[in-house]
Amino acid sequence: MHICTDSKRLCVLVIKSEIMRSAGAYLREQGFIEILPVILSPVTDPLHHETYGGAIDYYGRPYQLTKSMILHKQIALRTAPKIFCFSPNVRMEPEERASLGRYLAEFVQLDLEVRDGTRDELIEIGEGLLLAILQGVKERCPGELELLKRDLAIPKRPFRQITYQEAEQQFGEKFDDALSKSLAAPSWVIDFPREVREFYDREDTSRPGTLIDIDLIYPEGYAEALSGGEREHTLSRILRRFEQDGIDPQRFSEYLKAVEEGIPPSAGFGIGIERLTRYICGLDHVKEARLFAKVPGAVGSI
Ligand code: ASN
Repeated sequence: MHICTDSKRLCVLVIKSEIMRSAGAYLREQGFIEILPVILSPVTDPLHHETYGGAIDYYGRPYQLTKSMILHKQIALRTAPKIFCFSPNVRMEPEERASLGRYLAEFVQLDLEVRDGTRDELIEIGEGLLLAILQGVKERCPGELELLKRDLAIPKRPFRQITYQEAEQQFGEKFDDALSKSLAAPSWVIDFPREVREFYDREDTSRPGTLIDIDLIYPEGYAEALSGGEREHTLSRILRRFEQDGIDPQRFSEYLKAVEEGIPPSAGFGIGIERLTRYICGLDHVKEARLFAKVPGAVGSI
């Protein structure tokens, strides 16, 4: 029998476990309830960037492996007003992304959604959540942080906010990395243009073409932490976005049926657990942040 004597790997696992504990505790205190993840469904997040396949034969019908739980989160809010979930996502990213250090083909995001929520509320929740996690890790895992030689700073609230347009002007088109390297503390990017995001992020009717959404960017080059926003929830607006994005509504018929029956207005976000672990532990590659990591293109990993 082989026993793991890799103390660095164990430290990372202990910290990740504390991240999940403190996140769950914080969200429960805020009135959220935890729901179980959906892994298989006829519909999943279409995403804005390219990923391969991910369908399985389900009694003769192609069912998708979850890319994100966004569509189910919206529908779940009919039952409960504030939900969260540790949601396994499968996204077969192009192989070239492997070397970027922040992509895994299978990862977990802490996904949450709030009925009648606003972007300002999301920003409050996101900042509170991150601080609760950082404080939890500092208090409960000091020995692990020391072994990893990670000196964790607790950022001050409110975090800085920058618009997508400002970020693009300062750092160029794909600005995540350059922006992140310039930061000493996490910062929000707000107001993404419609063309760069998915159909479910709500367009600001007073500023057509601009979404009421957010990303949180980690400092020190660790790049994107979370993304989310206020949501489209009416059939006519969703169908309009499908048309603008060239999405065939037939692919989403089960989701559209639920929208037609009525889903509540909401706001939410998802934060990647492995990326958060990478940032907190100061790891070079996100593959070090979990066991059984699947780096894009690395076939044969179990
Ligand atoms: N979880 C994200 C959200 O709530 C969506 C995603 O991961 N693509 O907006």
